[in-house]
Amino acid sequence: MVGFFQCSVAFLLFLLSSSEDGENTFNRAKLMNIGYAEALKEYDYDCFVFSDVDIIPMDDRNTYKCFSQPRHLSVSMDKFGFRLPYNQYFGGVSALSKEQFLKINGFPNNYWGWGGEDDDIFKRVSSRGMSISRPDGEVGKCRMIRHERDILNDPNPQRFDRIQRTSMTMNTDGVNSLKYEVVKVEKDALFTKITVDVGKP
Ligand code: NGS
Repeated sequence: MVGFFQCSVAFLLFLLSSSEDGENTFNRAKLMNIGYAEALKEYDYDCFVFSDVDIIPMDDRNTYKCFSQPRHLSVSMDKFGFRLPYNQYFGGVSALSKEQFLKINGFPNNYWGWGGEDDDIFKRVSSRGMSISRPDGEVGKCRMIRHERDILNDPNPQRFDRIQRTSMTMNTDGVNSLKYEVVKVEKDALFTKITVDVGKP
């Protein structure tokens, strides 16, 4: 499993599915927690932008920064006909300040495979009394790069049960219980590529 990040004022995380050297089940939310933890080893960032690697913003007014509430940036994606697939959708690209991220104990570590982790994050945010900030549908337009289905990322059959229990599990499952191993760190001029072992379900 591989994560990229790139720094500017805010911190950008690009997630990749398992590469040829990855042999574990994909875990998107845990990988984002790892990006947060690794970024803080470099600098005391106070804003984090979490982006799937395949999403490209189409409008440069869609500012990749933090707001007074957690921000959902990919609000009108081509694959959903340039609209939200459902009101609570929080997948794709989001931005949270360090304070907002810590208020929800980061993201869940135990969503292995496809689906549900973004809904869990939405529930974390609302259960802590925060709301989602969004650009309008025109500014929030994004394209998704077409690609083959990710390997080792089958739908997670446990996702519906887990989402039901978010408010009970979020205090103990999150950035405060994060465990992983760094395999390789490659520093480029414009980004750092970190390969990590996320463990197994
Ligand atoms: C929902 C998933 C989300 C996912 C969204 C869009 O059904 O994790 O579809 O998926 N929730 C559950 O499965 C509980 S997408 O069309 O991008 O593949 O983000």
